[in-house]
Amino acid sequence: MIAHWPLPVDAALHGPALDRQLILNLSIFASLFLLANVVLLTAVVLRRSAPPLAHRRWRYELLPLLLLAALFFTLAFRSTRLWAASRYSGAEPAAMQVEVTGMQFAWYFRYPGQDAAFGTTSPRLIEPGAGNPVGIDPADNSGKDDFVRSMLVIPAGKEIDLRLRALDVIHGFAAPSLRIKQNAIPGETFHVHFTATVPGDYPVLCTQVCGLGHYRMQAIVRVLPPDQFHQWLIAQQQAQTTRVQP
Ligand SMILES: [Cu+2]
Repeated sequence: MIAHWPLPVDAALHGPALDRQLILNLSIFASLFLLANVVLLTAVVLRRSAPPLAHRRWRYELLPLLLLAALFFTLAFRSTRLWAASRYSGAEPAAMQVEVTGMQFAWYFRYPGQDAAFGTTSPRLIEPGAGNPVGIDPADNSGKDDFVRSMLVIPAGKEIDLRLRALDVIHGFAAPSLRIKQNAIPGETFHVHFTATVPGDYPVLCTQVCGLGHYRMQAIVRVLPPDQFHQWLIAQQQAQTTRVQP
């Protein structure tokens, strides 16, 4: 992990662009911080106490202010294009759907099964002890082949469309190695899409302090090569169960 310092390993297609933007932001503001201190020290050493003349105000006050404002707008515009406009713009229709549900204090991942349609859920039907942690309605045929797992297993190289839900309080779904972070809010469903590139096991965390067990609200996202994922998927579909398995 130290080889990738200061960032975690990057296993997402959109990751390198985000990392470049982050390093750019940090470099610019570290340089400005240094420059501000040099200017401050120079002023102290020179002991120039008289305020600048009115006709110089443009050069010493307004011009730096305008340049800083332009810098902020440029960086904000670039970030918006990289993050908001690309992660939330809507996935391709062929993207693989996985529903992520956060509850105190676990993450559950539901796959729609062979029919590619999620069954309806109801809070009244939630019974983790009985193998139905997200409340799948047994009366709905679309939900009969849905299966729920406590590990997010996805193929490399395929776009994944996550739909994020929370059952009790606000949780923060964060997969640092996939450069994905989005709050899950009760009563709302948020979509966020990404493509994983490097097979491996990566941590999933909760980034909202959601209660006493917040520290242990962790999971694993396992990125598999496409053929291995296909085998895994067939095995899960054959099991035809909604019980949570590790
Ligand atoms: Cu949480």
